[in-house]
Amino acid sequence: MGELEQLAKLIESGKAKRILVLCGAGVSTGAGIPDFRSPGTGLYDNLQKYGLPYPEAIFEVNYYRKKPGAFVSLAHELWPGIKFQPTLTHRFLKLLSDKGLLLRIYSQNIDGLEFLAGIPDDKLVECHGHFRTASCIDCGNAANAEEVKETIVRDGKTPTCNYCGGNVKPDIVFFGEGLPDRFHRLLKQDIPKADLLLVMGTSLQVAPVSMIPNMVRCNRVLFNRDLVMKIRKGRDMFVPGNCDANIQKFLDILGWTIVPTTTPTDKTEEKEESTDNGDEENIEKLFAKIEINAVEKQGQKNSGTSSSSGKKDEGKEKEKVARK
Ligand code: CNA
Repeated sequence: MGELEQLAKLIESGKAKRILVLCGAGVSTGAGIPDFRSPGTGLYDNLQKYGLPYPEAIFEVNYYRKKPGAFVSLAHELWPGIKFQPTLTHRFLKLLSDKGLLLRIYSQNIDGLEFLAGIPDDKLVECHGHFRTASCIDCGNAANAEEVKETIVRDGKTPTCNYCGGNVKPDIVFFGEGLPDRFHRLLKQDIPKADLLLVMGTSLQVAPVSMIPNMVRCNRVLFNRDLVMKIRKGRDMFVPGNCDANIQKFLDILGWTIVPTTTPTDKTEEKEESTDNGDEENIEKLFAKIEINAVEKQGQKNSGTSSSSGKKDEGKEKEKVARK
């Protein structure tokens, strides 16, 4: 019996009915959003050539204070509900929830696609934050989320604080910032309850989320292109390759079907996006925009930063420890 058949048996027999899911950027690459680390296509292989001192700088508060343009361009491109839609894997997770089999999803993604897929709030922990709220990086005051969205999505500008004038950012967890309290609180409850862990589309490089597979006592199944965790014989399974393709096979084995749903989108945004040639814009243009911003800002401040592999590695090290 293959891995997917064994997994289906666990579910059909009722042995797996409180399923915990840990997912990352790999569940969204099918939507057209690059992950961080896939060689060639990942953001890390592409952002570094656009004037950032090292790729992770785009998610650093101090860098955002000085040079917000790169993150603003990324946020403009990624803003949930405008261009990218949930993948089959997201819709499968929604189906797990509908069937009462989902204990919780811990997503490292900031693209909001789980939310857009209709996964209920109480079943979802967006470990690294989301775009639905925003606050000032200096005084911490909450900003009006709609205004922030307009400033970034419509105007392509950096939102600033009405109280202190500091830069405002959507509540995405940057390196060095703490994860939401809810993450720690719910994880404590969920770890002893979980009877199956699905690890999907993550390189397990970012702590503390990367520690979840070692916390659980239940069976674990890895849906990923790469073998990123130790597979314990007789207890874990590895389903290698594209997660959407494997989820489709899994759905066929289970005899489950996914009814296409209309994704909630803001019609005003769609209109604005289309007048801005948004449909034509591809990820290459995102990088080009980042380049323009980075070059403009660099020209203004002439910071003299350059990309070097040493700095890149230093940044990666930072990432492993930064999100706590
Ligand atoms: P990562 O480090 O880029 O790893 C992604 C993993 O998924 C790799 O092991 C890939 O081989 C694998 N992968 C890529 N595509 C597929 C696919 N179609 N099917 C199966 N496996 C695939 O990303 P992580 O999520 O592990 O790193 C955590 C970071 C990434 C978080 O801080 C996120 O905020 C950040 N991130 C988020 C997004 C997003 O929101 N969509 C995009 C890029 C980065």
